Amino acid sequence: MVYTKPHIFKPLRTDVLTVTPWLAPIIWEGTFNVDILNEQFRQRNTTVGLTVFAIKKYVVFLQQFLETAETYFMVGHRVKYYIFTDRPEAVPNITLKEGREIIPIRVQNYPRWQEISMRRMEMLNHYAQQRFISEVDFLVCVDADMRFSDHVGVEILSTVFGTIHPSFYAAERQAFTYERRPTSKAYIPQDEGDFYYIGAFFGGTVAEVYKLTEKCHKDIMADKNKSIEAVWQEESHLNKYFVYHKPTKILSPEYLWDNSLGNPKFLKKKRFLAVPKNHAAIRNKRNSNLK
Ligand code: 48C
Repeated sequence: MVYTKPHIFKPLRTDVLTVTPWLAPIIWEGTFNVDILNEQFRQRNTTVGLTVFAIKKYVVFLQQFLETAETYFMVGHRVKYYIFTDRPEAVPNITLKEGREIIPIRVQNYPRWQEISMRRMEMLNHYAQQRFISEVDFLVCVDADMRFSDHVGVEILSTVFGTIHPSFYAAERQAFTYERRPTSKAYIPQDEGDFYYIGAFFGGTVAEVYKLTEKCHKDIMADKNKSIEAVWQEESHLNKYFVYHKPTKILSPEYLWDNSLGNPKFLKKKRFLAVPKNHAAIRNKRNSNLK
């Protein structure tokens, strides 16, 4: 394989932080050679599980989610799409490339969208141990109301990774919307924390995701027993986890963006985009005429 030699005095990006104080790489366009990485992961015949929850109205997002994943997500590698849904019959049957499979998993729904969102930790934890451990090497856990719009590949894979929230990439820690009530298990003191991670995109090895989801689920239930719900549900618990179990790799906002946030210069790629939705129509199924 022919590729340009790395130069000790020529950093690949000088406009953004590319490594954390605990030596976790932060993934930006221009900082990695995808051909070298693909070769490394193909040599290990890596299989990646992509988990997504599409409960109640969120099944409407699956067609575009899956079609764009086929175009951009882990192309050339083995992928299992695990679709957690209360409507397995609503999972679209799209043509997949070789080595890729759609696996609907029937799960119950809950009345509140907050509960649906939080219960993901419980369900991911259960299936990590029941099924994923024997089927895939890595898990990538994402929201459903999203579409892939550029390359998302093996450069994201690591023992345990999180994604910088696109609304807080330049914020001071005091501005992070961490849970600040000491009574919650998700509590983070004002002078702690590194980044604000988004709950919509995390992952790692199955074993690490098992540990992460177990801790988050336990803490969510402990809060529930004290009639408290963290300010941003499981995202608050994920952030707490990542303060004390720091990610081994961090995805830049390239990996989760919302076009309502504009086009800042440092953003060379928008790889995974929020799909605008009518919250009321989707979350509370109040009106059925979904746009
Ligand atoms: O699948 C559903 N159905 C619901 O009624 C509410 C949430 N969800 C899942 O939770 C979807 O996977 C959503 O993406 C996720 C919560 N995230 C959101 O609603 C926006 N991305 C913030």
